Amino acid sequence: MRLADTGDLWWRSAVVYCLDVETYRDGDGDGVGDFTGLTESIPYLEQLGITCIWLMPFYPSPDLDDGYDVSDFYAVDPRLGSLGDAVEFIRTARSRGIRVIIDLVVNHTSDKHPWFVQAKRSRNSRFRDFYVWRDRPTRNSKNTVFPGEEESIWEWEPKTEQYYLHSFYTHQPDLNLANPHVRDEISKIVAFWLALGISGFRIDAVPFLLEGEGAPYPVDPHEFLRDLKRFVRRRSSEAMLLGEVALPHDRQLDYFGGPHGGELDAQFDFTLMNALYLAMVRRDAEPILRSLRSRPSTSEPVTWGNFLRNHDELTLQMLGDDEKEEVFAAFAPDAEQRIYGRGILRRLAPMLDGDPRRLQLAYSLMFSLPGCPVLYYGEEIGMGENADLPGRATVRSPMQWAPARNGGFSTAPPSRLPNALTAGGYGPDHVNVRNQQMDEESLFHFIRALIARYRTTPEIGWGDCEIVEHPNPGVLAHILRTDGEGGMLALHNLTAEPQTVALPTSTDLGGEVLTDMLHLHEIALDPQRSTDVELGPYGFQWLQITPPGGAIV
Ligand code: TEU
Repeated sequence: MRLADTGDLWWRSAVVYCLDVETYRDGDGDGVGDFTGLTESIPYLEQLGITCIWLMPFYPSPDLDDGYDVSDFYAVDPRLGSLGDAVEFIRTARSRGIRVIIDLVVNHTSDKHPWFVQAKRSRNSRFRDFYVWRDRPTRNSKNTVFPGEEESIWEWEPKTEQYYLHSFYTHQPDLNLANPHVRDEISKIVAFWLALGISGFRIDAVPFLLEGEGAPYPVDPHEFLRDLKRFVRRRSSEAMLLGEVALPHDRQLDYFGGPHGGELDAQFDFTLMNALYLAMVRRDAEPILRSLRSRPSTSEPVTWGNFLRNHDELTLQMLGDDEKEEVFAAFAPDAEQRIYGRGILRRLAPMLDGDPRRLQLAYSLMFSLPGCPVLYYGEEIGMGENADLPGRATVRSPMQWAPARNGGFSTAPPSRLPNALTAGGYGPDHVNVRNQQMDEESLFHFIRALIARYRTTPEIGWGDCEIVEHPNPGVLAHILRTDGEGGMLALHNLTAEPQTVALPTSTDLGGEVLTDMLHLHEIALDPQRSTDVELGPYGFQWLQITPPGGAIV
């Protein structure tokens, strides 16, 4: 690794923070979060230390799927501000060293998008082939993403007497990527937002986009991603593509463009995310080891987005049925906490009973495993879900800034907020930014410290990951380093009991001193004998390996 490269391929060591403008901060007092409020929050995000904000959809929308039903790709939902407000935000974030990436939702549009409105009027509309039409539903028509809410992925359109494809909700007709005019439109959308100063895209639902049911493409579907990547590179030298590819590891390599890259620069790691939950339930490192070993090796400049929660249900689809039941039983014991037979409608802090040791362990793992960490707003203060909200809205309640009315999110009457705030023990009176900023023992300060350490340790995103073999099944020991020297040894005790771990000799480890980067103390290694390290219940250490004569950063 050359340090200079970390500036070019910035996504390999980024700290991403996902938020929804609508629920982050209301700047004009109308009850809805907006770009003005978000811009005012930039100093907070700078203090936290994140390097990249991922904005969930903020486009005009009927808002039947939290904005993932877009009716105009070139504008801002007027409730959230103007295009000018968005540009002010992007520019201000940028001036503080924070890049902005945005959700690109082009698997489908809203059925209120002018393309679809025209396409459904006549079979002769020039927009007809922007969508996927069939006389009869295909065989797998019941394979819907939202079982219980949708019955089929085909919807009858009576006026023109054909079915249209919708992989998600009925009101979200799938775009036809095989149509070159659709691809041209997508290029224009991408170019438009790049011109306004954003640094890349989180591409929604990539496998659906490329391999939509009933939409067999005459060309290699990956050609689209390759073209998109090349186009984006031409328009912006720094732009990156982060894909939502909720597939097993062995199918993800293709979406990077194979071993030589050229498609997505980053993908979320759903398999590792699931493994982290299983490991926490079992208090055993094995699922994490298994998951790290199944990751396809990528020599090209790509990375994995490591996350514990996002705005959707916590999907457990990468686990076997029995494993899924284990996680359900531990973290979602009530049927109302589950959805679609595969997911959990909760945030992390309540799932871990608010236990600070387990929360710290979970985030320490997320930040130290190879890849780039992706936080969902409110995680840094341990926000809980609002179980009174319907479906996936449970985890989309407003950001909790202060122990004040509406949690400091808005000065409007509570009835005007997009989603009600969480009540009870995880409500803003107990869980909020202001109190945690003043408390050095808080989760906020802990996450802030992790971010700072992650940012001075580019080996986490760039290095090779070596697993250290040892006899404690409840402890994960892994090393991240580049060029076979120095680097970092991370130890994580997944159990509730103290553990003693025998460290390799200094000769085997390639360093004479280990410096605990979080708790700031040193361990001297012996060249011949192993050295014991004690880990408390759910304890962890990030140990910088200092080669003989090496300096500590
Ligand atoms: O989700 C797309 C997707 O692939 C889903 O399977 C997702 O992982 C989850 O299970 C849905 O709850 C994206 C967005 O993240 C989601 O919020 C949208 O509803 C969906 O696209 C449709 O736009």
